[in-house]
Amino acid sequence: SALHPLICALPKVEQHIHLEGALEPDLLFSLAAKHGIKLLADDAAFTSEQALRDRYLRFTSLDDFLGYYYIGMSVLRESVDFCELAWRYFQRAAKDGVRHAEVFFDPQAHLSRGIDYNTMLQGFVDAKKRAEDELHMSVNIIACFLRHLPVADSLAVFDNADVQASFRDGRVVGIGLDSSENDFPPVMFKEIYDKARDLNVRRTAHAGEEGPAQNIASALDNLGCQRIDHGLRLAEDPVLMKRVADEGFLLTLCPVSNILLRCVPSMKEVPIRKFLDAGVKFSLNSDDPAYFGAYILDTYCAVQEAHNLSVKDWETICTNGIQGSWCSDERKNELM
Ligand code: ES4
Ligand code: ZN
Repeated sequence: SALHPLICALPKVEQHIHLEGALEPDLLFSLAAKHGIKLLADDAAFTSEQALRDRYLRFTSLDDFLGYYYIGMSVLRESVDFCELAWRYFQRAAKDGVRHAEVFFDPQAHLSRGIDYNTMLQGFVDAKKRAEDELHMSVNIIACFLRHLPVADSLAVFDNADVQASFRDGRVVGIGLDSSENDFPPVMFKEIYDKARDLNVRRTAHAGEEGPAQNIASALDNLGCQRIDHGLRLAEDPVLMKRVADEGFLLTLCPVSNILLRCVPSMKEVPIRKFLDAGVKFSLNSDDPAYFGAYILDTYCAVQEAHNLSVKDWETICTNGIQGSWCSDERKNELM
């Protein structure tokens, strides 16, 4: 595209990236070796980096992906492992022009393996500090709850003293809700989101990814979400779409993820133009870049190839992303 240089140079924010989803096969295998972890011997995908990458091109659903995602992250054990993972992501994101990143992690996926909350969080905080000092990025950390686990488990994690301390001192600025969407509607997590609101902790949730548009309304009404992760299926409900546009909620779209996980047939069917025309605000994000083979610049370019956006469209997308970020007004002005 003739706009490629402009797209490269855009000041980007990334707001929907699971740090565990940035675990590239090379780091996965080197950490497995370091810790003497034997990855599923009965799955041929784990025989080599190339076999694993090939398998990642054939995901059949969100749950198929999540199986690999949860096995992959089992190689993360020490603080330095979490730091290395996040630092590699920040360096790559900075190269793509990301100046502000709001990054997810899944505490329960590590707590359940006996990893201490402060062990994982310290690694991420160390990498954040380094990205801020050396790459001049700003970084916010968001803790996500896993919707496929019992709600009581999420509640116990939310109430945990170490987790509460990380909200109070701002190491973690917000909460999210991820993992399998079908069978786990947002309202199940209302109690946690009510508590988060009382503590002034920011709130988002995955909704309308593989689940219906109704989950988007529920995330707004029942959970008091301040933005929506994915929101792909908002386009199926014109009335809700008008409401989201009128009230200015931001969607953190992840089009490459949606294609790889078969939530949408191809980039052409991602309702980018529909959202732009309806005044629905959205940012473009990589979700799990190591698993979907695309970081944020790859994602922007793939969107441009399919949708042939104008300079004005790109300015709208980037401005809305910046304005929808959970940073200070002062920082937003620097990013503009
Ligand atoms: C995820 Cl693509 C996606 N959807 C839901 N939960 C997730 N966790 C990591 N990636
Ligand atoms: Zn996600």
